[in-house]
Amino acid sequence: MVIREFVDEHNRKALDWLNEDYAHLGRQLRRGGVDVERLTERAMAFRVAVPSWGVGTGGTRFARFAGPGEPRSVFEKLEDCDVIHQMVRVTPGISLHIPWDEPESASELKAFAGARGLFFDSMNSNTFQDQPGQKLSYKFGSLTHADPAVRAQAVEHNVHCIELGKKLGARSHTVWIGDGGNFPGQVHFRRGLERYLESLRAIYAALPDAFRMFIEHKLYEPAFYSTVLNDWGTSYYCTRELGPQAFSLVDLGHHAPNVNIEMIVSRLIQFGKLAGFHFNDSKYGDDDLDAGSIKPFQLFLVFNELVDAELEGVAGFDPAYMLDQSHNVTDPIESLMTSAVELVRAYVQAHLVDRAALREAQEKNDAILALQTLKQAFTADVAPILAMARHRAGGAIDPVGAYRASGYRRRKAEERPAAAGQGAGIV
Ligand code: RM4
Ligand code: MN
Ligand code: MN
Repeated sequence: MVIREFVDEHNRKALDWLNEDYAHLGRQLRRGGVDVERLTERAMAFRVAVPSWGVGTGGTRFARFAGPGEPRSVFEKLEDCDVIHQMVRVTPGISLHIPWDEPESASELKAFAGARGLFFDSMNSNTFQDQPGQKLSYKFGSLTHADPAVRAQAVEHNVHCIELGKKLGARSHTVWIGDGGNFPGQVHFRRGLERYLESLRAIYAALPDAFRMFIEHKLYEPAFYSTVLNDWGTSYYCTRELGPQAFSLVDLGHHAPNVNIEMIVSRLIQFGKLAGFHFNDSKYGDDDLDAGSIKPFQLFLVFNELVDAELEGVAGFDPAYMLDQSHNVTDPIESLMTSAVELVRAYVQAHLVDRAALREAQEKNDAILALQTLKQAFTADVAPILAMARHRAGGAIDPVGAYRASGYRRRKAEERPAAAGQGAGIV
């Protein structure tokens, strides 16, 4: 049986209950003047890209415990992405990481994705690792390395990613570097940033007109004392310096604990420089846990800012949504499906916010009512809307249930015997 048939069979069993729950929720929402159909439309319109590197099992610097049936090539990764999209119907976009996903033939890869209704969203460069046969090492940095020859090599790799992205029909290029220092004094802060900008200008010059460039800040790791692009302010400064095609990307895990990320999002929207997101969740650092698993209220508050800007029609507001997670102990397909669903949940809940009431509460300094207005939306159980949206789009009412019933992983475990080696894993 193909995936589609498992979805249909599973949906048949769940549909009566779903119809009942959906009708009940529709009546409940109508009392507050909300049209459930409008929310279902929003849920169906939501899109988030899946990271190719997320379908393999991740690891920590201590160990990586391989999962059964892991994809061994970019084509096998796309097969897994296809399953995710068939189940949740909001993930047709794929983010590639180069050289991990370097194809022998770009046109073959593009056709393979296209045949499955998938496309390539953002390209990601990798100058935080040395590759076999690489001439110069990135041990002490890449785009900001003291040696101009290393910087040139890293620039060239990014330009290659853009060229490949053009052939694949991608829309943006994301640059994250591990550059920084592990000890005070190791890196000259101002010189490091100057070199960063110089390298980024060279990469920017290679962008085709329709391409956007996203730069991703991160406060620490792998550099444990200082990083060159450490925070959103520095990122914003750099995107301003670079030009109109450069934007600041927010990876939720790349901030210090307790930082008000939704406010950073709002600032970047206001300044016209929000690239979009790498969604994940964290408790302590760049934990790369599943979106919505640790701080669902924060996720909701981020979407509250996004939906507010969407509804207001803020000029130039066009964020790219991507997941960036490391699945160390779960089946990556289950984690990615669940995370995509959590994002749609936050998006729909943010659409439930009574914005006129919130505005009035704000104008009248009514703090309790303002909070209640947000909490009312956040605590609403919109699960029937999400399930109905998936069902109408041809996806699964219960993605994890249908996926497990399909036996996909079991089959892949037979078809894809584990590749040798069990090292630590970055992602
Ligand atoms: C980094 C960052 C990048 C990702 C790498 C693998 O922490 O989040 O986006 O490409 O990990
Ligand atoms: Mn990221
Ligand atoms: Mn990260």
